[in-house]
Amino acid sequence: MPHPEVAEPSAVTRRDFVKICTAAAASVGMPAWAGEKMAENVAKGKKPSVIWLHFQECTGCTESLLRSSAPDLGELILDLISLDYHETLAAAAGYQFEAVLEKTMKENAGKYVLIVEGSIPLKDDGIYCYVGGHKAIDTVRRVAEKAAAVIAIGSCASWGGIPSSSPNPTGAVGVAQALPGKTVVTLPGCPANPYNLLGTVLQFATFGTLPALDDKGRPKFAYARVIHDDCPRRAHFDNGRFAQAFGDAGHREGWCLYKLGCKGPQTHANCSLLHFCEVPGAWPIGIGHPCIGCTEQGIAFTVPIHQNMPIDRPTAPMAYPNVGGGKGEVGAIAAGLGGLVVGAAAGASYVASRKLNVQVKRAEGEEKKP
Ligand code: FSX
Ligand code: SF4
Ligand code: F3S
Repeated sequence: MPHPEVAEPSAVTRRDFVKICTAAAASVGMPAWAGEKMAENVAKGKKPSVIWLHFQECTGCTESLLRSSAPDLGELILDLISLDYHETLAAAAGYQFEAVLEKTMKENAGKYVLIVEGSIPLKDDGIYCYVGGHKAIDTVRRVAEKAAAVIAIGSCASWGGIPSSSPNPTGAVGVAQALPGKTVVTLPGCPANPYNLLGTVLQFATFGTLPALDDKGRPKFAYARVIHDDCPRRAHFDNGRFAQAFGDAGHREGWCLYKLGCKGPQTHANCSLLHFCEVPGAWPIGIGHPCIGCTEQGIAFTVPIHQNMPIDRPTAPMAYPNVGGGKGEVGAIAAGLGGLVVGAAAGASYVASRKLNVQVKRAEGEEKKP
């Protein structure tokens, strides 16, 4: 995305921009000084070229990135990268736009980042998804070949997502399965939490490296813990206070949603700490719906939404939220949201960033007291 000589968001000063970068870095577990370095790189125009491909999906991942509020997370990401090819956002179309893909690949061979949104059908020789006259599988292989990094955004691109639901008529798979032997960063979630793209892109744009990944290609800074570990309703779970039906007294009080089918105990993700659209409470449990396990293969779109799952790995919560303060503290949007408020510059609270730092250290086996 072209940007004026002063490569900072137009509405903010350089100082503000450094502050935003620093908060954003902290929110995804990077050291605070990384913010300064990021801002420097952006000012020098050192922005990685990004090619963003769409296949079988709903475009919700792009939408959730663009639907962030001020200060604009989407804008921050777009300031850190040069988004040279994105089929949803492009003004151009047809042959003219296809030429942009070729030009970007040629000029940035070996250096560009490929972001894939959507699954890739393999059944019947991949005939179920064509873009610009080319099969998805051919395009993803061709573009990935000269990419410096490949990122699969959303559950569809990570492991097949909705298109791969039984009976998976098109043989939909995730990017890693389509590109055996290639390192693929997976950011599951339906849609993916934009912060997890931000964290991955920040690290790549600043240091040229990828974050530490788990055995499913998920960045540990985001997917090391399950929702239940840091859920603001956790104290209700621990004390046996459960909503039994939507709209009952317990549900209105913001009690635990386990008996309504919550998959938070089995679901690895960080949306309990970093909510969507930079709006405190904007995440499933925050608005009173059980987690459906949208990041987890074998749970989302497989186990019925309201079916209970056994809890096999009980862990202590990171911190007990303040749920004893009386009914008046329960917010209108997020009944039972507890103490954690995510917001502020770049949408990340200090509390959330500290928790995520601990989360990363835990994941790396060097746990320290917060
Ligand atoms: Fe999939 Fe993202 Fe769900 Fe949709 O594209 S992860 S269907 S929110 O948009 O890929
Ligand atoms: Fe755990 Fe879900 Fe209850 Fe939160 S609402 S405490 S994630 S079971
Ligand atoms: Fe998805 Fe569950 Fe978070 S449904 S958005 S992982 S609360």
